[in-house]
Amino acid sequence: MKKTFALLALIGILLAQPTYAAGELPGTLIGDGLLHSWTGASPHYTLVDETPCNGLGDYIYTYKVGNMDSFIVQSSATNTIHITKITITPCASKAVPLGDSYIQVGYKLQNGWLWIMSNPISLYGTTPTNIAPTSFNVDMIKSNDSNPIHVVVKYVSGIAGARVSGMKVDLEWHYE
Ligand SMILES: [Ca+2]
Repeated sequence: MKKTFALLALIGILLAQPTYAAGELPGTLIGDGLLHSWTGASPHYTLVDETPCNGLGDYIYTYKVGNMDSFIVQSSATNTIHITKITITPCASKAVPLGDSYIQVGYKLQNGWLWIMSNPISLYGTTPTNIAPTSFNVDMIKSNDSNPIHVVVKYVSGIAGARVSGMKVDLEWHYE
């Protein structure tokens, strides 16, 4: 009898859970992060934040393997939200025609300095275009942008350098 009651209580609790309003929204780049080793007029985020990507209009670039540039992302959600997926679409190319080049994109875990990175993304041509969207399944709570999302791009290997003209960030989320 006691067990039945407990079970009914549990069902009651489960039924009382609020229905989540889920959605997708664009993340807006609002500032440079602490990693800042690519070349470009400061602040760098203004060179990679336009929609749609403006190609050679303005961009950051590097020839040095290992260089990373990070950016601060703000969502347009005003309440506390639970983010479940971050998709980053770089608008990128090589800096010179000859040779291979690879970048990685990634995001920073909240409350730490661990970066979660994509697989290497091969670059082509010398005019940045949208390539290789990478989605990360995440488990982040964000409240009124007090703990913003950081995304990063890294020149990971190659000899042809890299140009990045855009870092499009899309979020999947639900209210807490
Ligand atoms: Ca640009």
